[in-house]
Amino acid sequence: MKKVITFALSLLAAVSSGLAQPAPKPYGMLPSARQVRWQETEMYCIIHFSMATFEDKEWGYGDEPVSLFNPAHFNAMQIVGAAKAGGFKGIVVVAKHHDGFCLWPTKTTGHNISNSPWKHGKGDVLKEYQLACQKLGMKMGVYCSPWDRNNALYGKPEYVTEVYRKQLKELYANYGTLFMSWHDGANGGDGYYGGAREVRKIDKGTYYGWPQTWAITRAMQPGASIFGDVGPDVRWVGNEEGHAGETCWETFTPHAETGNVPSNGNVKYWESTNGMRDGKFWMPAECDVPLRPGWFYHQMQDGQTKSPSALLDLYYKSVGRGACLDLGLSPNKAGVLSDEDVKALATFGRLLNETFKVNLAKGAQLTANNIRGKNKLKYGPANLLDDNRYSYWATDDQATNPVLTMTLPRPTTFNVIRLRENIKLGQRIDSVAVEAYLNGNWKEIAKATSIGANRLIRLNENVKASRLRFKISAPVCIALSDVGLFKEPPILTMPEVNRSKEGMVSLAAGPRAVIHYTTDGTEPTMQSPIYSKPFSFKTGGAIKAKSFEEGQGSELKTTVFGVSKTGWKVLQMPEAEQKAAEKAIDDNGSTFFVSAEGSKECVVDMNESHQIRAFTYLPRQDKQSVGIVSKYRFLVSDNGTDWKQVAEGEFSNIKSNPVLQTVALKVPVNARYFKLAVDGVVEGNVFSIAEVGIEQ
Ligand code: FUL
Repeated sequence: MKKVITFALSLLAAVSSGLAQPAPKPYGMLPSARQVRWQETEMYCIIHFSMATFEDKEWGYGDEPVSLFNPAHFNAMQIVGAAKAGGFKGIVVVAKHHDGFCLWPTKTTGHNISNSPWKHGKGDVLKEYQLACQKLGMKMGVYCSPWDRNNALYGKPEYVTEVYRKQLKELYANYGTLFMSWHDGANGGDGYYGGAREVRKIDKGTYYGWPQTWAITRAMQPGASIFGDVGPDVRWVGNEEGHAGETCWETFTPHAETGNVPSNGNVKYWESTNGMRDGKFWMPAECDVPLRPGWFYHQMQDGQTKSPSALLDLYYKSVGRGACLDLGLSPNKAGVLSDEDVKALATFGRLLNETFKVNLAKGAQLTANNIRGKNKLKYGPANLLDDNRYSYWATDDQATNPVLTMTLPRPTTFNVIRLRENIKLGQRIDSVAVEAYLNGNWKEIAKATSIGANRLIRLNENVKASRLRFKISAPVCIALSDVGLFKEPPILTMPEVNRSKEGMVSLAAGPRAVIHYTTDGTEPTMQSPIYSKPFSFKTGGAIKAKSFEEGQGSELKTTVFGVSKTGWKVLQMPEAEQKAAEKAIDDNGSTFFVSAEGSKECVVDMNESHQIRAFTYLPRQDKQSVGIVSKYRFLVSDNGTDWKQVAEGEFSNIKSNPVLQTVALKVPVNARYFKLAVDGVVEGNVFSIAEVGIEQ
């Protein structure tokens, strides 16, 4: 009974002192309700599928015939479904790109889908996305390019009032509740412009009258966050590589690159990557990056879809730095995402889910050296482990460097730490240091600056501990809302193996992976040498490597190198081609040399005499066939003048399967020079070489 009374009294004391203790005063700029919702979205996909898809371009000129748009199998459910499987919560539809073609039946221009043959002019891509989003519980936003290379009025005030704003109004009126209105910063330049085919420049600061345009967005779609170089709700992060700065503040003050008026396309965008502590506006960053090299689909980029582990890396560098990730998807000409894209998204989604489904800190005891007004219920650290993103641990006004101690019920292994502030009270924390109690000592295991809406710290090694300490530093009292520990599963990607022209080999894999390798042809085990730094491998041979994590090994990666090409030269004629020809011997299989028309041979000076047992030819790896050698002769020389033919033949099936070709000589020879004479190519009147080399 006594205990009950004491408890009741202390509860009463806590509650009353809490009442006496008001919530922390908001600090600096604050997010609007719509920005808070945008922040919670974390990941969405921007979808580029329009005229440029059919033209195999990144930017259409604006003169494309509407008849080009006719996908045989457009399937919004497949596209939105793949995004959802990847863990994305919404899509932004590119409704009009710079070519001016409108994917919905607009009244503002004839350059729209109703004049295309697709669905006999009755189709509406936007509607199909809207329905798919509704069915799949995804949010939808729109991108309508202000720059319009088709429209005759572009550059005149009427374009803004009679075309662009009306297009936005149609999009805002007819496709349900939108979560974003995305305004691109590419503005003005050459284009078709109704047949004028000229360059049109506009004053980026004033032409579009953004404040009036945004007023339309606010009136018709009050929940939509507006994206642009100048926000006003969300800023471009300043690169299209998908990452925010290691320090990335939610607040920002856009500065004009030229003149005085910062506007879309006229901002010192590089300042955006880190944002600004105490910026004048709450304007968090969006990190946009395409899943493939380009924003639109190009067949020649098949095979270059980002891997799930690359996407995971981007996730930590965007969402994990308080920004949102906007991943570009590019349906192909048929109107669907290709299989490799769908698979990459699904695997990425699975990795995310496996990592974040259990917060290993749940069940821990949290103690703080300061609790605001001693009110544990309202401001105590237990709030860090509930599922409410806005309940928080706060300190007294003067307690700006508090320490939180976490005691886990048992030693726990983790490799990701998550921290979040209650951003409704502003971004308050400057930095945090995390310590773990290991072997009887406190050891710093991580540090971070800007926390904001979300900070993920990915550790380079697994940590097993049962006690942690978080030392926080802020200019004011804090309002931390979330702490989490997670265990990312082993990311068993095969190591990447590269050799520089100087003959140094480097291996790379996931952040916690240990790479074991061999050079004697045997399969590496956990007993094989561990890779620690680049090593010289000039003579060539096979490198076999595997990455290991937690006792599990990746698939085997075998890379065969010929003799190192250090000091080699291509004696290509004409001389103007010499530099381009270097690509044939740069030990980089993804670059390639294309000869001049009619050229028939490639001569290489190896700088010294080598024994040659075989020669190798790697065809271009960009899925194109022009210049791929199908018939060859191989000649050697000691002086570069007198030649001896030592092999002749054809590379059968090289068109369908353009892999490394190795041709063993009947008898090994010694020579300083060799010549690949081209007697036939798969296509065209040139020859192309990604790499040519020898084996000893
Ligand atoms: C850029 C545009 O110019 C690209 O074509 C693409 O739409 C990208 C998302 O924004 O600024």
